[in-house]
Amino acid sequence: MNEIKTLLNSLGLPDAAFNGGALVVRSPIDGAVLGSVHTASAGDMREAVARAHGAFQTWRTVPAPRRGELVRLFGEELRTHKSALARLVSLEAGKVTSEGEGEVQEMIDICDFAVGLSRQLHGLTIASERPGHRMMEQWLPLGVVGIISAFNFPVAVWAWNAALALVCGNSCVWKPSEKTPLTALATQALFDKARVHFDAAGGGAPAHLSQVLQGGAAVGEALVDAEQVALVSATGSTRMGRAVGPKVAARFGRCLLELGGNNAIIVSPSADLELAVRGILFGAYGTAGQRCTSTRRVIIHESIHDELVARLDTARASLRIGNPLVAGHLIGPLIDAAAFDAMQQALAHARAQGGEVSGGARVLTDVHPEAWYVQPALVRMPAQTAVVRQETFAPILYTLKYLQLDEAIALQNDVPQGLSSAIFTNDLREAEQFMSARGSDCGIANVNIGTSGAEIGGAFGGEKETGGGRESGSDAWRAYMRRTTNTINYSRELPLAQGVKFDL
Ligand code: UN1
Repeated sequence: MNEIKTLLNSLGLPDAAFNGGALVVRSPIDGAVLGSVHTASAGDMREAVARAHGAFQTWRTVPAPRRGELVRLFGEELRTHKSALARLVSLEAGKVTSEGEGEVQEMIDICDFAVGLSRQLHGLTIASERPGHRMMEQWLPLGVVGIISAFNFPVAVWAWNAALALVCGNSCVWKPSEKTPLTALATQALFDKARVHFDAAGGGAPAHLSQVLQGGAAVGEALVDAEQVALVSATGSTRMGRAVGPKVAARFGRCLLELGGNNAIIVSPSADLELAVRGILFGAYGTAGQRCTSTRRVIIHESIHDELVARLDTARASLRIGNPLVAGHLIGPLIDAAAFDAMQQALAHARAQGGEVSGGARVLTDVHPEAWYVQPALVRMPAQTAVVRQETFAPILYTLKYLQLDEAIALQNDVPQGLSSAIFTNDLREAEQFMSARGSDCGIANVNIGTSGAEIGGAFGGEKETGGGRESGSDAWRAYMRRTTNTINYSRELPLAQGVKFDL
C-alpha cells in the first residue's frame, strides 16, 4: 500500500485522488487493493463535454506548431516519469516490466510524431477548370474528441488519440477502463503538469483541454450520446463497438472503432523456423495473450507442421510465468477472474470441437490465491471450428494445417475480425501474394514478424468486425480534422463550373 502511495504521489496525484472513491482498484498481480477512485455520473460527463467544447473554441485558434509545443512538453513529462508510469501500468494491468516500459515508450513516440505533424497538417491544391480560379483544401480542427480505452493498453492507446487530437486543435474527454483508472489519473496529472509549463512559457492552453472521467457504461454512454462530441474513438470488444457505432451514427457524429482481432500467422515451408517460433511465442503469449493484436491462430504447411508444433509446445511449456515485476518473468496474470473463466470456457469448447489442448491450467494459486495466472495454452485443432473463429482474450494459440497457400490465406481470412496478420516465408512470391489484393484482408499484414507490437509510425486498425478505424501514424490524423474545400476566384469574371450559363 505504501509503495503505491509513493508511486502515485511521485506521478503528481494527491492522496485524495486515489482514496475514498466508489471504484475499488485491485492489482491483477496479487489481488491487492491499490486504491479507490471517485466516479462520475452521466450528468458529470455531460458537463465535462460542455467544458471541453468551451476549451475547443480557444484551442482551435492557437497555431498548430504552438499546439505541438504542448504535446512536446507532455512527451518530456513522460520521459521524466517513464519508469514510474510503467511500474503503475504493471501494477494495474499486470504487464511485465519491459512491456510496461514499452507502453510508455509508445506514448513518447506518438508525442514525437504529433509534434512533427503539428508543422504539417497539409492539404492539397487542386487545378481549377476556371480561369483566374484556384482550388485548395484545408484541414481544420474538428471539435471535442471522446476517447474510450481498454485495460490492456490503458495509456498508450489514449495517447495515440490525444496527441493527434490535440495538435489537430481539438479538446479531449477520456473514459478509461474501470479496470485501470489509476494509470489514467496519473497520465492526466502528467498532462496537467505539461500544461502548467506551457502556460509559464507563453500559454494559451485552456483549462479543460483534456479531462478524464471514471465510471462504468452509463458514463461512457453519456460521452457517446453527447451532441458536442464530434468524434468518438473507442477501443474494446466488438460487442462494445456494436453498441457505440449506431448511437454515434444516429446523431451523424464520427466514430473511430478499434475492436476485436483474431490474428493469424501463416508459416510456409521456406520459413526460417527459428524466427517463426520466436514471433509466434511473443505474439500468442506476450501480454498473456491480452493484446488486440495477439496471435490467436497459426496456420502451418503440412510439411513442417509436426516439427513446428512440437517446437512451439516445448517453448510454450518453458515460458516463465509469475509476478510481472520480477525480472525474468515473461507471462503475467490475466486481468481478472472473468478473463480466466472465458479462457477455460474456450478451452472446453475447443476440446468438444476436436482440439487437443496442452497447458491452460491455473497456476501459482499457493502464492497468489487472489490472482489469475495461467499456463499458456496450445491447441491442435482439426479444423477452424466455431471457437477458433471467436476472439478469446487469453493466451490460447490454435494450430491448423494447410497444403496450398491459397487455402492458408482463405483460412486466415475466414474469421469475422480483420486486424492483424503475418506470414513467415522466404519465398518472395508468397510474401507478395499475402500482402496483395488476393492476400490477407486485415489492416495489418506483416512478413517475417509476428502480428503484435506494431510501431506507431504506421496506421493502426483493421477491417470487418475490427471496426475499420485507423489510429496512430501515417495519415490517421485526418480522422481528427474536418476537410474544407475552398475555391477562390481572383479574376474579374464569374464563370460557372461545367460551362453553365446564368447570364442576367
Ligand atoms: C491493443 O492491443 O489494443 O501493436 C493495441 C501492438 C501495440 C498496440 C496494441 N502496439 O501490439
